[in-house]
Amino acid sequence: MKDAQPKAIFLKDYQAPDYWIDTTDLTFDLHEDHALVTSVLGVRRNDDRSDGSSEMPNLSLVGIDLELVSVAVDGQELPADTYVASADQLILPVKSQAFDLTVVTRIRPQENTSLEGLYKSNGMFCTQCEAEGFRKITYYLDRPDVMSKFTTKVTADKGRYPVLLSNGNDIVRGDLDDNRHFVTWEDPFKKPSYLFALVAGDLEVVDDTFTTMTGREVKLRIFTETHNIHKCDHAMVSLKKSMKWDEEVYGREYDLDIFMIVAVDHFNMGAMENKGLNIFNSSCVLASSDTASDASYQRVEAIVAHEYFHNWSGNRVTCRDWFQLSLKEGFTVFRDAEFSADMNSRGVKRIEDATMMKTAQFAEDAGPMAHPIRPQSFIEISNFYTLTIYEKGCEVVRMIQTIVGKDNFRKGSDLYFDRHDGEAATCEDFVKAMEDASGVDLTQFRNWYNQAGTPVLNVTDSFDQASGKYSLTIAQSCPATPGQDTKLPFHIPVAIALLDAEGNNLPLNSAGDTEQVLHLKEAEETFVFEGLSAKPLPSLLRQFSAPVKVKYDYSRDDLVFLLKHDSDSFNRWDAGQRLATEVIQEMVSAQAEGKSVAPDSKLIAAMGAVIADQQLDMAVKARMLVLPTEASLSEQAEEIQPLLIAEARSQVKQAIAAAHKDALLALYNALEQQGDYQPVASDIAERSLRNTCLAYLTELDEADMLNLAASQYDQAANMTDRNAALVAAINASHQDKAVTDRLLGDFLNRFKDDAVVMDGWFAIQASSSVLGTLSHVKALMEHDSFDKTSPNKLRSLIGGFAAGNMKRFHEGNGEGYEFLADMIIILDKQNPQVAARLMTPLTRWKKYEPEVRERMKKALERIKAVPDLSTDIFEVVTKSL
Ligand code: B3K
Ligand code: ZN
Repeated sequence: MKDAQPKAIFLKDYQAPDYWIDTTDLTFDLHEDHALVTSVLGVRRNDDRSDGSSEMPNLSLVGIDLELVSVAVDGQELPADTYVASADQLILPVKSQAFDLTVVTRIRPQENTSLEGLYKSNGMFCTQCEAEGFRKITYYLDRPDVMSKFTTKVTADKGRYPVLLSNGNDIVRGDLDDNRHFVTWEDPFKKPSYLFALVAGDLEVVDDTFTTMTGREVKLRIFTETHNIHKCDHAMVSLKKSMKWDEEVYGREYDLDIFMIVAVDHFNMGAMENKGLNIFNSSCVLASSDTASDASYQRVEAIVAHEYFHNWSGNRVTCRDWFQLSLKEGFTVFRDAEFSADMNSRGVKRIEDATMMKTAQFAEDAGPMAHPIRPQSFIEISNFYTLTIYEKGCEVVRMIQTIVGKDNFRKGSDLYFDRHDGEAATCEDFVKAMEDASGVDLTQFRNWYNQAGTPVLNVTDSFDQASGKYSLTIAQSCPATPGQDTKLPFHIPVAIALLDAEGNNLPLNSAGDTEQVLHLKEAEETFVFEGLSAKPLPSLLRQFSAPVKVKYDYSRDDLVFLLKHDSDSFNRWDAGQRLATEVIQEMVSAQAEGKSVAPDSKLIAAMGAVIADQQLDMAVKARMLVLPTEASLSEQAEEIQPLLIAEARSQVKQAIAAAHKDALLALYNALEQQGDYQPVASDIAERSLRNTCLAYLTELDEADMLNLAASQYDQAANMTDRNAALVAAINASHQDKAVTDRLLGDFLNRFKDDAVVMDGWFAIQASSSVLGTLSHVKALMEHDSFDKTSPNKLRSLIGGFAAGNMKRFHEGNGEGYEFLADMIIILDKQNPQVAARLMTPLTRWKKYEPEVRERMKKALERIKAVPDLSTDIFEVVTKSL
């Protein structure tokens, strides 16, 4: 906070800019203690904003922490008393409709710890400009509706920085005096400043090509530091698959002659879709079988695809303003989710995405930062790169596809790209294109863009034996969220089936369809099905057809039945989760009253049946065996009792392990893999099921089981098995310090030079309920391999503890919260975006049991009292309290 308190900005106040910047010519002179940035802007009056008079408004450009060197208009340097300049603003009077503005600024990338704008990571220069980082490079109209043609000349020392990259095509390169050199890049496509990128470093490259659907050859280049160059193959294969998929499924062809990816160790998020020059967090691009687990392989594939898909959904058609963020993010997540489903197991992908929604997104939607997928206001846009914008945004796009149908959805997307190519568009433009292409009225559907909160469906049913009519009544409601006390009904697509007593799907209409999408539009509606001979069991919200909660009074027997018979693999999984949640909740309630209840034998038996089921897809089976996470149980609790939840969940796991030890061991042994590691769906499924068995077996307090994990660790031929073994050993019920110390030491020894793998080493310990005590976490912060400037390390250790270790974070008298508050206060000065993310667990304080709540609140109040908070922390802390 510089002068006054940060202020919110509102969507309703949007106005087009007074000026356009048609061309942006940048020259970067990179030096060891500073960089000189010369920007020549072709500025033009926006006629639409003109009232016809010759008076023109001042040109007001934004900056952050800039040192102005000079300003010139049409080549004439301006005297300092003719403009207003500060570190964060440059205001000039304007005399002509169009002119060239030359601004020279000096910046200090070496001192930039926020990792926004131009900064250094491991000796290389790199940028991150979304959302508002470009203003840390030069004064600009740093807003996405100002689209400009960029030319970028980068000059630097040739020895230290042999590779000089920016967006587009390299058009000239050459040597300069003093062992310096330059490369000039030209991007033929207009783009907003947030898509600008620059990289300068000593990098190796892996080259490949892709021939597009019209026969153009595109050069593909992945750059990394030398020691990582052997880990790029998977990203390259993923890139080519993505390019092909986008041509086949969306008809989208790549448009430049070159596509580059650069891996960077210090990065605030996963990756960034800069035009033609994607910059990636190393952890989201590098993979080799001995250093990356199956989950990492899949993550790399998904993120490479996501960033590539942005070339159309985000870059060719961009966002008018940041309130429209979900226009590019929700749609692009939908595109990458479908890509991943096509490349791997569709069933598992749906379970994973729904899990994320039902735990973390629902919690966000019920917390103090809840916002619609198109927010109406914000203080700091960096706080709005949320699960709501991304994941709920994706679910909203998915619902549009469900409502208009797949063919119409493709027509709608073609129309959207065609209509808005080269433009900065709005969510409304997207919905309108879908509506125009399909002829389906989406008026009511638009409420999803305006209203926050997770709708709840209360479902009741009745059956009339005499007429054979079955009635399903669905009432929808949506809880109040900040600034929105009451909600209008949503248009909700509810996919359902009805099961008979044998578990078969009944025909729902004369056409014999066994699945139907009900379009719920009213606050309450009844849907009637005829011709039934007995009361069926409903399978509701199949494939998680809408991001809502369903309440229906299933008995535990019903859930066991669905778990066994539902033809929708998602709902089979969901039935198991419901059953386990109910059982654990029952145990928590009993323990809260000082009683103890054993885990319901129905759940134990049902899990046994899953273990024994030979027909089940192995990947889905592995998922079904995983109990609802502590986060999921917390989200569904009325009031969170963190230690009781952790304890009850652990008791259920132990009970399942004890009851089915032989079957788990047999399955574990049967799934031993031979042959080379391959990150393909069938092998991934086997490994995942085998490692799930191991996780159960180590719940048994038996030395043999700890040894089983240790020997898997020792024999592991890939990171998936090594990692799973280490996690199992560290969290085993039977502990032996000599064994865990040996494994942790061995892991450290093998991988100490690999920053990405070491992230995992910290995270495994921080999130372990056995090992990850506060004092252990504090000790790890001082470890040689820890890097306090690395967002990945901070997230692994501090995030792993605060967000991933319910038992240890909440134990004691609030020491965990005080530690987190201390860290946030320090990090806010260094990197506000990372600090704000790490604060999330504290923001949910109101949902906890009274004593816990008060302690969490105290920690938040201490943060709030710190002077000069960043806008990031200011917004989160004030909204939370
Ligand atoms: N668009 C970027 C996210 C930028 C976050 C800025 N704080 C990555 C992505 O969603 O593809
Ligand atoms: Zn994105």
